[in-house]
Amino acid sequence: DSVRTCNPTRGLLPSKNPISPIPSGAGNVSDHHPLQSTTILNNSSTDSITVRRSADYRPTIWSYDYIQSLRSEYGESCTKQVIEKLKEEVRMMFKEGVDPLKKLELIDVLQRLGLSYHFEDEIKSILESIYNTTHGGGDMRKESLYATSLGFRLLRQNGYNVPQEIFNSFKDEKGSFLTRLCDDIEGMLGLYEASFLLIDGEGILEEARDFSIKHLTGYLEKSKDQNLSAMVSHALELPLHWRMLRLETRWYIDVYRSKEGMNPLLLKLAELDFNVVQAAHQEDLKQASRWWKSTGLEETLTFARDRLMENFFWTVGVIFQPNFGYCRRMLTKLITLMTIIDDVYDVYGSLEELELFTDAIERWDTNAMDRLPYYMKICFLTLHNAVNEMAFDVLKEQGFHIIRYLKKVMVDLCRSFMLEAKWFYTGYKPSFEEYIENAWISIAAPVVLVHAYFLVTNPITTEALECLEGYPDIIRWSSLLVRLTDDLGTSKDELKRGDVPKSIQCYMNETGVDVDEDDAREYIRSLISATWKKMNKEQLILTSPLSKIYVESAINLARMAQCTYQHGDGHGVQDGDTKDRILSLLVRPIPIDKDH
Ligand code: 0FV
Ligand code: MN
Ligand code: MN
Ligand code: MN
Ligand code: MN
Repeated sequence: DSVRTCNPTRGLLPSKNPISPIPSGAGNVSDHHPLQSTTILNNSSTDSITVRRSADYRPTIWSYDYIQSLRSEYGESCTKQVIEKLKEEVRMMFKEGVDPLKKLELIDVLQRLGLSYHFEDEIKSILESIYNTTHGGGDMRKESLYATSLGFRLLRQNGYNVPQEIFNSFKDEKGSFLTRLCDDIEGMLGLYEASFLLIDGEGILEEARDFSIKHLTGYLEKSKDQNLSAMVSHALELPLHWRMLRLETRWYIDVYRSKEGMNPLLLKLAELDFNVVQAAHQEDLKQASRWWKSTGLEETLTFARDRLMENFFWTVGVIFQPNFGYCRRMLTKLITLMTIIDDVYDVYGSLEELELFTDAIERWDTNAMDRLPYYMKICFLTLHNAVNEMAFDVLKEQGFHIIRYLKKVMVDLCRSFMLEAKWFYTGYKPSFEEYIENAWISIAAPVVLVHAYFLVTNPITTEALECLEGYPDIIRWSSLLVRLTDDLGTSKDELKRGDVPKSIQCYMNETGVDVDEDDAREYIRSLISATWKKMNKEQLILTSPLSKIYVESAINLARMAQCTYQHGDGHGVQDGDTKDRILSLLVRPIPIDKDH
């Protein structure tokens, strides 16, 4: 495994050469006109008629004044002193006792309460000693299913490659999981969550997943224990390993409050820390929102999504720790610009304008702006300024000149946008593979992840730069997950307004009449599971030139996508789940009883 990331394993769809030309054979051209919702404008700069689509996005529900009015009483230093004292007490808890299960449970609770980032050194040394004393997990098989599963999951999450075979001791001589385990719901739940850490070829874990899903589903049908049922149905909806960290934290704090054996000290620390982190997020958000207003893009690009709040929310999913505010602010700029430029290519721009814009990006030169229509000039220069600003900061702080890297991903993105636009205007239907080869780039996740490297890493290394240039696997898998989940959530509306066929439709086109949309969606979901296995492997490779925090951020982007598109288009449509999620994470503090 020492060759690692720069030399990607083939097998799943994305290959090394994502931009493929449009095939000349016209056999795939569809005969119906795909435009649905259109406006015809007289385009004064070219004197030709431009047919423009409309996505009919609603205006933002989060006004500038509302965002600027957010205030929290938890930004003050007196709360931080209380937190420091509570943290000391937790450090004492780590030193108490010797029972490894108790220690694992403490780590698990701290992670779920969103507190583990305060105790990284302590957690690392405990997991290391458990890994060593159980001989790579081998001796854990003497434990209960619950303990073994918990140990397995926590170790794998932290890069220790515990073998799947430790679960063999829960099987009978015929190789089936023991039926007596079925009544052990906590064990079953643990096994379920552990099984999602699987990598390619781990049949025991796949079996464990199916076995636990079956019995947990059965449990829900007959259970009378409300707390446990709530845990089980939450888990079955989306496994812990796929969930956005902060949303899970907010959910678990409420669960923990009424849990048997709850430790009031941990609860208090979790509530205070949540509110302090939220206060930091509010400050980042307010800064990013002032930038957005200053660009004036909201008024210039009225056809595009005005989603500053949602864009900021993505960055909280990628990295929530309070000291990464700079990263969140810069990524918000980038995701905002990616979202509107996506709308330029997908909805508003004429093919001729898009060619000019793509050319300007390829030249990365303000002289290329002269030929652009006004709305594109503003868009180009805002992007140019934002990207160059990040590059300037890196040059000043770390001495690396990185524009080359940032420009390259932007060019790849715009070329992939361009290819989709050409497919749309010619009515070309790509094969599934051809679509995916382009679409993992056109979702903009590679742009976000390459920039994120520079925003979370200090010191930057030349090995990592070389690795990034070839799109390491962690970027490919994470991006593919964003694409596939996005297609599940957004393609219905996209096709209505006129867009290229997305993964679901490409799969249906290719497989023919026997496959209906539900089958195609099921297939995409199976591809999502397969892609997670590939990404899990990246967490187990210890020789990566990319930092641990970076690899985690890349995984977090995929988690954020799973959450955003869980019930539809949570990015474009504001008043579904996304609004409540934003309120609970970014706006409303956890009410804290001051007398305690
Ligand atoms: C997706 O919109 C979009 F713009 C996103 C996810 C924001 C930017 C990207 C990241 C946070 C990675 P849409 O469904 O219109 O995208 P496609 O690619 O389907 O046009
Ligand atoms: Mn649901
Ligand atoms: Mn697009
Ligand atoms: Mn789009
Ligand atoms: Mn989409």
